[in-house]
Amino acid sequence: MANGIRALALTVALGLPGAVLADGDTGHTGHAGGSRAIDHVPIGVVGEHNHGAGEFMLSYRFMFMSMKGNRDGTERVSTADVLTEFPVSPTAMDMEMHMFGLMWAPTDRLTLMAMVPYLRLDMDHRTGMGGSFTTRSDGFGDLSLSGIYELYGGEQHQLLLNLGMSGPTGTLRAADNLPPTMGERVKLPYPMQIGSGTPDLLPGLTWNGDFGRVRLGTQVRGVYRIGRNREGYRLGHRFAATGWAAVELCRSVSASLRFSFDKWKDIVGDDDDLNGDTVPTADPSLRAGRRVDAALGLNYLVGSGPLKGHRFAIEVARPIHQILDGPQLETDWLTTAGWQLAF
Ligand SMILES: [Cu+2]
Repeated sequence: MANGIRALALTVALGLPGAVLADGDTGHTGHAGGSRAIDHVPIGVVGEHNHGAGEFMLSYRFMFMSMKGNRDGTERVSTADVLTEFPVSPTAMDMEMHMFGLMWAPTDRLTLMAMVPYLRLDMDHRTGMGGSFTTRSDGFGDLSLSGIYELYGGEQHQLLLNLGMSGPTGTLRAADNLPPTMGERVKLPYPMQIGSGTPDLLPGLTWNGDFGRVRLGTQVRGVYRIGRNREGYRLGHRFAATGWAAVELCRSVSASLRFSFDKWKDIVGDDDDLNGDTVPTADPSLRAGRRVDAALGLNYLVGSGPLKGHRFAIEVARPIHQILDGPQLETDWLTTAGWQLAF
């Protein structure tokens, strides 16, 4: 142990970058990882850290998004109002996402990341005739591969460039039995589909600031979709910016407050199998929106025992502002819970 401390002290004194830490510390390089809970940013943020050469990380995130009621612009719209324009109105949607991730660093400056989501979607509807029904879809979504490159890594500040691409592995033909069509299996509208169907570019930039027991960070990222998918449309591009502040409560627990801004555009083109006159979710020009969320997070990094080094985290977000090109379902809650292990 004393040797370990001496080696660590020597490492620090010499300022060797990415040197192996003593006593099984599964640290990241830079400021984004290590043996304290505060070294990890809120679990809802992805691709915000890199690793030391040769290090791996496995992660699992469970995300749950609850949507209830429609909105047009900033105003709420009742189901009855939607039903004056469309024969069917969505009333609620639950989105469950299981996200599996693998990271590996070939060098101290470059970390590679692969992620694949498994999605489960549920949407409730009401019809103008007074009926109601639910549609469901599930499956593996689009696989993404990214590189996280450290542009700058100093004592206090770190700047990372994210560049990724996601492939069209998720289905665009999710279907379910619909009561309004006499129980026939029908292709589901755009928000119930699992994949984008296009190659999507995923650029981003992350800043991490280390102020001892307080950490700050920001990330901007985009989803830029290329071409059209096989069904004849492409989903709208997306832009997201987020900023967070985290404080160390003790070595193994940290808490965070985060704000995020999301903006997404309408669908370009359309799927011939969908009829935008029947339900707003099938209208490609009623998909755009903007949203600001506030999120509270908690990190727990196990400091000893058989689970030493495992990180468990949760973040709960609630929109504080949203403008939707509607009628469109509004978001009410977002929860992300996750587990990570670096080795
Ligand atoms: Cu990692």
